[in-house]
Amino acid sequence: MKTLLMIKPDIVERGAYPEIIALLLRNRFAIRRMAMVAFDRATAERFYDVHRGKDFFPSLIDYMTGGPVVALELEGAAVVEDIRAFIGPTDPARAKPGTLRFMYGTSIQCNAVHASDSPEAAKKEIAIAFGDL
Ligand code: 3AN
Repeated sequence: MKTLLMIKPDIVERGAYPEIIALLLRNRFAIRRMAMVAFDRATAERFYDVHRGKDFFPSLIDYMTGGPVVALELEGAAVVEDIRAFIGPTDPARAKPGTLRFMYGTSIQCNAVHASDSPEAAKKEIAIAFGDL
């Protein structure tokens, strides 16, 4: 099973992404591919298609195109669930110590990382992030 973890632009901008990569490795997540990618608006909108029309959508797209992200393809038996547990809930204020969003998130929008919420979403998101045909 594969999934996509994405480190968001503000974390990349402030140079904290190597720490997150180190934490992933220390927690034995297997990284198969990794790339720094600058999303254009059309690509970001396709990535967040399920949120199109929501009030936070324009601001989400501004944020996600504000600088490059680091995309990581992870592989493991239950990696979709395991990485979701490791990042914590969408709102960092509700995240538990030890989770990436607790450590690095600053708001519900700037919540440090994204991880696919299902194997189907992972397939789509990996293809978009790595520009697979
Ligand atoms: P998750 O990333 O935990 O799966 P989603 O898919 O519901 O959460 O949300 C995708 C992204 O949209 C979040 N990571 C966050 O940046 C933004 N977002 C979600 N809900 C809100 C909200 N209520 N206000 C502002 N931004 C939001």
